[in-house]
Amino acid sequence: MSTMNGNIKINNSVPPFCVCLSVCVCFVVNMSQVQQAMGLLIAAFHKYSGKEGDKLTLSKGELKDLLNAELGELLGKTADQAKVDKIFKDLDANQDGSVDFQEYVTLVACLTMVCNDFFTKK
Ligand SMILES: [Ca+2]
Repeated sequence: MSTMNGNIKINNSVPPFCVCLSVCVCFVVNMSQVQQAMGLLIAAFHKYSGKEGDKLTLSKGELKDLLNAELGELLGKTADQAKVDKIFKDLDANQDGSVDFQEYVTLVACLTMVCNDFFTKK
């Protein structure tokens, strides 16, 4: 939406990110719990990856925001830049300076395995 000569003009083009989120929300409403979890993982990634730079990858700042907001209870909230640098380096498997969806899913899968081990430990 923009203002030109005092008149409000609505931009009808919908950013691809919004389409993706709409698909994810629709996905979540109509699907099984596992499929809902998949949709939520996708939506959570894009909530942060779309903030700056490449919309399809996480920068170090975006990763830090995601870790603190979404995984802070598991990993502990951190303002420690050295800790963020270490996690980022470990996740960036292809060393291209960003964390893509596959690298993010690897983190989530590993954390899920740790949680499963915790809950099934005898
Ligand atoms: Ca990468």
